[in-house]
This record gives sequence, C-alpha cells and structure tokens, in this order.
Amino acid sequence: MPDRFDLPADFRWGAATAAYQIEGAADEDGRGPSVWDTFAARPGAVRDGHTGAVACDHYHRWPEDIALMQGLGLDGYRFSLAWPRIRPTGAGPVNPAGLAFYDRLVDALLGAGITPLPTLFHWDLPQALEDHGGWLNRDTAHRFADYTALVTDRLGDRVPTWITLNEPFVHTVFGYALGTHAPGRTLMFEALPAAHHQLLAHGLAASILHERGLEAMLSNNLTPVEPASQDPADLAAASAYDTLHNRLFTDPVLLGRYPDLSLLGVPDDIFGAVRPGDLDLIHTPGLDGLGLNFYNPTRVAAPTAPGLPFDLVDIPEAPHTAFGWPVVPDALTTLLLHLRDTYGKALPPLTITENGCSVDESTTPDQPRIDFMSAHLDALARATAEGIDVRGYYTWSLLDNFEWAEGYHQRFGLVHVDFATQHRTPKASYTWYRDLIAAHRLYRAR
Ligand code: IFM
Repeated sequence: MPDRFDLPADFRWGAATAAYQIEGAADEDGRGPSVWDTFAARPGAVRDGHTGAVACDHYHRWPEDIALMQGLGLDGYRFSLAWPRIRPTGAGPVNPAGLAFYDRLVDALLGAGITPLPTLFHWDLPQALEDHGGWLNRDTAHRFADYTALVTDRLGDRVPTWITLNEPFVHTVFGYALGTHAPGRTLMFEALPAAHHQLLAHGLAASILHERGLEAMLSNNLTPVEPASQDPADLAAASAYDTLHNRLFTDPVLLGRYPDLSLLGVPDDIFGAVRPGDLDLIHTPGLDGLGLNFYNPTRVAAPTAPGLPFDLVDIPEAPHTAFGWPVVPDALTTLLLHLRDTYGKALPPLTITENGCSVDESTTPDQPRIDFMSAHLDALARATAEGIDVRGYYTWSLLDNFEWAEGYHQRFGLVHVDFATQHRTPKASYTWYRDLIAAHRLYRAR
C-alpha cells in the first residue's frame, strides 16, 4: 500500500496561514478596517470577544516566523495579503507601507529558500467595500481586479503563482448566508450572488495574472458528500448539498457552467447576478492549479424540518477533532478520485493548500495532530499512486492563530503561541513534520 514516502520526488512541502489570523497590527501603518475588525467588535460574534487586533503579532515578528519555517525545511509558504493594508478603502489610494510589508516578507522568504504562495483574498474585505454591499455588489469584483493588478505590479517579478480566493464556499455560506462569520449577513440562499461575484472576481484576476505571465490558482474547501442511506430522499439531499458546497464553485471555473441550482430552489441566473458573458470571464482564463482545503467528509440526510433541502448529520463512528470535526483520512482519497472522475481532462494539477486539525492541548499532547497529518498524507499518496497529479501539501497551520468565530480557542498550529507573551514553542508535530520532510527528500533522492 503506498504511503507518504511514495509521494512524488518533486512534491512541495509547505505550511499555510492567513493575514487576519496572524498579523495583528490592525491599526498600524495606515491599514484600513476590514469586515473582520467590525464583526469581531460586535458583542457575541466571536467567542469570548476575541479579535485579530494583535493575533500572533506576525506583522512585527515575521523574521522569527520565517526562521521557524526554515527550521521545518519548507519548500513553500502560503499566506494571504490583507487587502485593507494595501488599499485601506478597497478602491481609493494605495498604502505604500502595506505594500512594503509584503515586499519585505517576499524577499525574506526567497532569501530563506522558501517559495511564497500568496492568497489575494482570505475573507478580510475592506470595510468600506462592505459598506457598499461587499460581495453582493458586482463592483467588488472589479475592485478586486484593480487590487490584483497593483499587487502583482509590485510583487509579480518575484512571485510566480497566486491564489486568487480562499474558500469562497465558506465565505459565502458563513459570512453571507448564516452570519456566523463576517460580515454577518443572514440571507440564506439569497447570499448566492456573493458566490457569483467572488467567482467573477477570480476570473478577472486570473486574466490579469495571465497577462503578466503569472499562474492563477483558486483554493476551495471541498468535501466528499455521503448520503446517510440509499433512501432516495437522502440521496436527493446529498446531491443538493454537493451542489452547494462543491459544484457551485468548481463547475463554473472548470466547465464554464453552473450545476443545476433548482435542487437548491435557486434560479439559474442566481437572482439576476449572472449576466451574459460572465461564465466566459470565469472559465476562459483557465486555472493553473486547483487548491484543495480538506478537513472532513460530510454526511447528509433528508431534511427533517422545512427550510434547507438537506440536514448535515454526524459521522459517529469516526474520531473527532477538538473542533468536533470527524476524522476520516480515506475521504481525501475518495475526494481526489471523485474529482478526477467528475472533471477528467478539465481538472488542473492539484495542491492541498490546507489540511490539519485543532487539538485541545490542555488535556491532550500533540499526538492527534501527528496521527491526523500522517494518515492524510498516506491517503494522499494512495491517490497519487492512482495517477492523480497532486503537487504539494500545505499544512494548516504554521502557528496557533485566530480561528474566526472561535477566537483563540482552537489550536491548529505546529507551533504553540502563548497569546499573552507571543512566545512561540514548536510542538511535537513540528518536529515530526520536519523529520518527515527531510526523510522524504532523502528517500526520493536514493
Ligand atoms: O482557519 C481556517 C482557515 O482560515 C480556512 N480554512 C479552514 C481553517 C480551519 O477552520
């Protein structure tokens, strides 16, 4: 049975973070407010009133964090750029200090032999754009294109590959449909224009990247969906959920069309958001790589109450992470085989741009994270042995950080952060990952 040592010789080992989750320095050097600053200030929005105002103070401590990456022997580092640090109102003047921060970071990464893999948007929309409707406003897609152009003018000479958006599914559903993330809108299916406008933003940005000779990727949270039973009602519910979570975002980009949205009771033109030519703008630039953020599969049953066309149910036979997410490593192999079977030649090379788990370190040592990562990497190797082109693995996350509505309560890092002192302490999983990276290099070089 193939295992992680059978991953390809040129496989890229990485770690991932995101700006609002680690940078802090929310009011420094001209950064503008983001939707997450506003949301986190709302009483009850984030557990225990935590905010990203200081987070891991990475804005000041990045040299120490790059040294930690070097200690791991990483090939690549995935991080995100804070749009409100670079263009504080999303559309107005550029903030030179913001651009200069990322310029220094990129140079230092390259100096350390680590390839930067930036994400342009990881949920921290400038608040000024949200005040005009955020992703419900088509204009935001054009502002994103402007921002892509100005950032790549500055960094494109040193950074060859860019991820446009992180997890548009999660941002749409948690941020605009359910209101558990910023900007806290509760529009249910009427949130879906926000999905379309993000996809349009991706397409416009991908064209700009290609015009500059750069590569464009898109990262989404994908999940294999399993029906709770073979009952036709459960099968229909699973199909509806698969449409919402996976196909709504992947089909337009890879196939140039939306799936059948009538399963969700949503009109084909997504409440008038889809205009003639939009699907070409989304699809035609093509993708140089699809980023998969994988955490767990989803079991779905027929709805038990009016409202949504599905119920999400637990997978009780699986172990669970501290966050309560089921741990099913084989589901990663299933997902990768399913993507190949569904998209065939339209599927670009894949990269795991996030995978990891939170561990309750007050009661448990770090072993569950090591078990999680090793089992998922073995599952990945079983897919690459079947011929699926997976180029790299970026674990979530380098550091414990601000876990959105959970504040600092979920620890996903390979490095422990004491949020009172900002002291960083590598965990057992850090040493394990470092040794795995070194051993894989040696093994493949034989
Ligand atoms: O912390 C998040 C990240 O920002 C996006 N993907 C999932 C992670 C864990 O919830």
